[in-house]
Amino acid sequence: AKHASSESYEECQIAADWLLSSTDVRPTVGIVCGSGLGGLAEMLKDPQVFKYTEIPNFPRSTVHGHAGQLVFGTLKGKPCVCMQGRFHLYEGYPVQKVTMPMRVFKLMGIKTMLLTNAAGGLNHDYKVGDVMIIKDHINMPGFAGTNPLVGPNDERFGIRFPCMSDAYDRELRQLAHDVAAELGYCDFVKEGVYCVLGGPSFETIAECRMLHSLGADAVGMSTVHEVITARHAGMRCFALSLISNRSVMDYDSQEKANHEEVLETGRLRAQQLEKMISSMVARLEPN
Ligand code: 6GU
Repeated sequence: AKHASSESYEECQIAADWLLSSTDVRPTVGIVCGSGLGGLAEMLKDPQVFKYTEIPNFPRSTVHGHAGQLVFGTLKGKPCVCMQGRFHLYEGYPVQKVTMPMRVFKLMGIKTMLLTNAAGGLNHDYKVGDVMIIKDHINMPGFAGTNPLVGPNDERFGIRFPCMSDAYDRELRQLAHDVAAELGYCDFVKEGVYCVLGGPSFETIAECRMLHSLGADAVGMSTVHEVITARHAGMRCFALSLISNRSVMDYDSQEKANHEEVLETGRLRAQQLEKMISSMVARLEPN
């Protein structure tokens, strides 16, 4: 059942066709809202909303702080579709289900994916509220075989062995830096490496130290699987992490990672993060 179910080409096509026949928006930009960052979706003009539960073959979101709907509309005049709430490994979905919406986006005509998440800061220079432009990732579950492309490859989506050294589009990262400079955000906008773990438990102190020594600047539970699937299908990707808490790195610390802090930091920085994304969308070439 793992390989030929709701994430097959045909099942994704059914979802895409249903959506395209239910809305007159023809989006070329896809946006994924991270924990506490669902406000991004509320920036869309003339929104047309579809709950995941009503979309054929779509998985359902269960986590608190995620709305669980697709929002179609325009952002700075550009047609967009926004995932308000995403799917996570820790909810128990097979990784192919987690990333199925990327394939639906591809079949709807999306060219560019902008993804956001909340993450723990491992880099000692990072502060709570910093925004990290993701320049690369470490797919830790992938080392153990949890990669969304495992299984027979459907060439209609992409090739068997896709390159990941260009996963986070250089031009989009430059655009993000330009936009951050213009908005006066340089003080809190960083660029670094995001490491994904399966969750849902947060990292131990030893795990944080290990990840940091391996070159990770931030750690979270999402985005990487979606990016792998999107890149496989040839979509350009850009991703931002909101540093919602600093990972606990020493045994004297009394700090504890918790989901409330993640959501709270989202509220703190949400508007600036939204401004960055909308300013980027305004300048995207229609390709
Ligand atoms: Cl500290 N760890 C993980 N794995 N995910 C997070 C996080 C930490 N903070 C927000 N998301």
